[in-house]
Amino acid sequence: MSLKNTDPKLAELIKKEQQRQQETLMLIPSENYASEAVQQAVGSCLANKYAEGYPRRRYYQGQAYVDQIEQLAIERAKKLFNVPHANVQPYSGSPANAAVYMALLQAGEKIMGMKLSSGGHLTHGHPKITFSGKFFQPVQYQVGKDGWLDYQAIEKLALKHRPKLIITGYTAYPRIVEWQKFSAIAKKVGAWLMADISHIAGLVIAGVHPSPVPYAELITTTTHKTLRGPRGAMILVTQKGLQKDSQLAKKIDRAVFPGLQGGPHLNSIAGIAVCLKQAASANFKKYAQQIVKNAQALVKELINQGFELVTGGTDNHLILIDLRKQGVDGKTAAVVLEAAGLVVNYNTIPYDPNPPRCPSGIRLGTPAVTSRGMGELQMKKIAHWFKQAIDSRDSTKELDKIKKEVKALCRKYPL
Ligand code: DSN
Repeated sequence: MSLKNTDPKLAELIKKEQQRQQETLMLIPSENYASEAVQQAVGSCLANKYAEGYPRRRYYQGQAYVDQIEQLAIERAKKLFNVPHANVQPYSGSPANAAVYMALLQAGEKIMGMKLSSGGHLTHGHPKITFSGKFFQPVQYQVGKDGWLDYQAIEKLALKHRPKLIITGYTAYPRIVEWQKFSAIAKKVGAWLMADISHIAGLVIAGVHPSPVPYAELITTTTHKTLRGPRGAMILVTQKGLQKDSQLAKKIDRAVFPGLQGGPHLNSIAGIAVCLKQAASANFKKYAQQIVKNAQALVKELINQGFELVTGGTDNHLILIDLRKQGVDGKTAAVVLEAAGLVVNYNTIPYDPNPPRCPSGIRLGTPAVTSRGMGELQMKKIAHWFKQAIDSRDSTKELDKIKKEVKALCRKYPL
């Protein structure tokens, strides 16, 4: 029986969410639209199957086809990222990072990652309340006052604390990460280097952001952001990683299963295989290039409209607006913008004087609108709507008007 007949209430809620996604502009930089092919793989019978273990080394029978599916995802990941080993089983980005720490470290050892308020991630050592900050000893670096990575300060901190693992890769950093500088710092202090490229994986394989592969021993990434796949994640072990420890691939696999997870989600793994096939195409390369072109077009017009951006612009898919000049906090602005059909994150800016629940910034990005086929002209329009919506934040009538215009644009670029 169909979902609609079995559970009409839930079916209706999904329909409404689909309509919301269709009629509003998804500008959250970590969100994207997975293709129909990816969705079919994720919604397939593979969700019914248990397969604890790895291809040809399972603890369940009935593996004839799922072994081939997981192997396909592994081979595609290795080829696309040019790495000798890939684990495609992590349920998402946080378990992927946890598995790396579990493979490399003993509880209580030092990890060094970027502070959340500077654009890091909870799993990069956020103190006290996260597994990474509770079970390991976190050292946190920040961006400089200008919002850019300050490699000298990072090196100084690393030399002082001598962490066992250095984590690079961010959730709110709009600039190119210079992996080679991190690699030099890690070498100096004898640390492992892990690059979490969840946000920029699609840009990396398309060559529009440098690849960390020659520099980091380990790379983690989610698969649903610029990569446009299903919810899921991967851990990649580089040649450099294997040179440092020939057992590294084995250690990673053991940390994922049985260390941290049980049965892999084979439907997600199949979705990963599909998205990696799509990401290997020439079209995907054009798509990733357009993400960056769109972000830069958006930057240009936001600046024309009087907005101040952290670091003054972007090199990737992501923009961080400092709203203090507009006299509105990020949370209020995000609510107002949503009322106008523009869905963004409220976000801290570096050295934010305001608390995370009511920060000074907005984080937005172009992966999803680019997936819809929008280009630089539409980015200009979006920047105008931003200004209009924030200026007329007390007028429901004005916000409704913008929302109608947004809806009309969305209709021209269906999902
Ligand atoms: N939740 C992701 C993001 O929005 O950047 C990071 O995990």
